[in-house]
Amino acid sequence: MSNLITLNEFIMDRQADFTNATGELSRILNDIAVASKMVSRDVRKAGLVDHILGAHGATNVQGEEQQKLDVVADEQFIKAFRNGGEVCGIASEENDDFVAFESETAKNAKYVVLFDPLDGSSNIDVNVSIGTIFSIYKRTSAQGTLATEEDMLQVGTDQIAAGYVLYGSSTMLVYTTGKGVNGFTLDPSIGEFCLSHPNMKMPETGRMYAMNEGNIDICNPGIKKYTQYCQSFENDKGAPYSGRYIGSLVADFHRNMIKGGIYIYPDTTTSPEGKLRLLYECNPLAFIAEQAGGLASTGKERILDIKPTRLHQRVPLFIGSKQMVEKALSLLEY
Ligand code: AHM
Ligand code: MG
Repeated sequence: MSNLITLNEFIMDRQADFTNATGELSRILNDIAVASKMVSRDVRKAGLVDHILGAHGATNVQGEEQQKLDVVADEQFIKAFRNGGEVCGIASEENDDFVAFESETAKNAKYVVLFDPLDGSSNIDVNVSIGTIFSIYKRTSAQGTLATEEDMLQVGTDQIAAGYVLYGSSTMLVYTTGKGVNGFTLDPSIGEFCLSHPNMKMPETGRMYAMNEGNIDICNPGIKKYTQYCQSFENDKGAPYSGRYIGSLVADFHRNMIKGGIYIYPDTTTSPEGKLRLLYECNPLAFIAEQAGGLASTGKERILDIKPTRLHQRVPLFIGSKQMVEKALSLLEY
C-alpha cells in the first residue's frame, strides 16, 4: 500500500484540531466531496449529452426534459446537504432566495452553506474548466428553528470553512478551515480525492494577470495604469507579464494559487457593483487566498470585512499574490 492520504482520512485527522468537534463539519465536507464527484462525473459527460445523446432541452427516455448542467449541479449539492442532516439552510447562485430545510434534524443543525454550484458555466459548451465554490458558517439563529436570511448574511471573517472544486484536466478539491489550505486530486480509478497539494501557499508575486481587458476603458483608470505596468519592461520583473484570462474564476484563481498572479474583476460603468457575488464567489476565495498568504480586496476594503446586505450582492474583486494586489490597489484613483 502507498502512503496515499484520502480526503476522508485527512478530514478525520484534522477534526482533532478543533476542541469539542462533534464531526458535523467533517460530515459536511464529506457531503461536498461526494456531491462534487457526482458533478465531476456529469461534467465529464457534458459533451456527450449535448452533442451525441441529445441537446439540453431535449427529452430523455422518461419523457423528462434534460436540464442544464448548472441546475443539475445545484440539485446535487442541495440534495447532499438536505440528506446529510448537518445543514439547516443553504443559499446558492441558482436560487433567488435562500432555502431553509424543514425537517426536525435540519432545524437542529448548526451550519449553513452558501455556494455557486457551477461557476463559469458559459465555459461548459466550449469544454473549458469550470468550478464549484462553497462557504460554510455557523448559524446565528437558534437551533431548533428554521434558518433565516441573517444566517446567510454573515461577514466573511466568520467563515468556518471554504473551498472550491475545479473540474479541469483533473478534478481537484481545495479547502480551508482556517488552518492553512490543502488540495486534493480526484483519482478516478479509485473514486477518491487524494492529498496532492498539502499546505498550499500562494507565491508572494508572479507574472500573470487575469482580467477581462475588454472592460479596460469602463473601469477605474488606475487599472489601465496597472495593466500598462504589467505589460512594460519597467515593472518589477523587468519584462512584460503574461496575460491569462480563462473567464472561469476558479480556474484563474487556482492557477494564480499555484504559479502566482492576480485576478481582477472591477466595478465598471455598466456594472457599478462589479460582477462577482460576495457571498459564494468572493468570500470563500478571499478566505482561501488569505490563508495561503494572498490578499483579496474590493479596491477600497478587505473582502472578508464586508458586512453583506443582500444574498446576491456583487462586489469588485482584486485577488491573488500579495505584492501584485498591493501594487494594483496602489494605482487606483478615487
Ligand atoms: P457566472 O457566475 O455567471 O458563471 O459568472 C462568473 C464568471 C467568472 O467565473 C468569470 O471569471 C467571470 O464571470 C467572467 O466574466 P466576463 O465574461 O464578464 O469576463
Ligand atoms: Mg458564478
